[in-house]
Amino acid sequence: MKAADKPLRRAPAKGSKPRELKQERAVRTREQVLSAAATAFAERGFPAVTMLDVAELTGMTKGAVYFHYANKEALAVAVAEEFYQRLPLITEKVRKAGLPPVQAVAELLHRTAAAFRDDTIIQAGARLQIESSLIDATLPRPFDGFTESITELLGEAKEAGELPASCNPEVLGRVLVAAFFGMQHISWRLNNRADLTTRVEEIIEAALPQIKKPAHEAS
Ligand code: LUB
Repeated sequence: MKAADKPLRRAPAKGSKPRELKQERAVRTREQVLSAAATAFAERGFPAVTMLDVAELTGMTKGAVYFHYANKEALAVAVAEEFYQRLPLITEKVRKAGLPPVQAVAELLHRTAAAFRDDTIIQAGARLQIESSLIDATLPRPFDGFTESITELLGEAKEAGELPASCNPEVLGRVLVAAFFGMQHISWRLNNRADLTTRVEEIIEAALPQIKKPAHEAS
């Protein structure tokens, strides 16, 4: 029978697990592989990691890893894509909190810093972006999404009269993203991210001086 004539679904062999269970397990396995790859990329960088390293981290065979991802480049792309799934979720959560816009920008920066400190996918995604010239695949375009989220909130802040008339939300958005990007990189290299959330407070205070500090912190 020609390949095109093959039925799409085969009846499960006697004694085999129902399709849904197998699919759930496959999804879980794929997530485990992605998470192991993120750990390896975050800690050692794309060039140093092999598919065998990823397999060993998961306790699976190399074949099992290759079943889910064709090569190391595919893993890098998948980790980077997951990074850009997670960043907007932070914005979504902050928006749901319904804070005044300037406060929301501060909260977004703060939570993003905590995510860079705690989330391996995010750490790996950021590292892969700076290593992108060493990766023979197209990664998602960096910075645009985050810049847009911040600029949008700053635009709302301006409309609400929370920012000085001279403040251009697009310019301040770019400045904040550049500052954040540099800050998280420096914190990683110099302090293994231990000071990430304190350093982000400095950015917030310097760039958004109109934010009222809690009374006990005001000097
Ligand atoms: C974020 C990185 C690292 C920006 O693409 C991106 O949005 C980002 C990629 O290099 O940090 C967060 C300010």
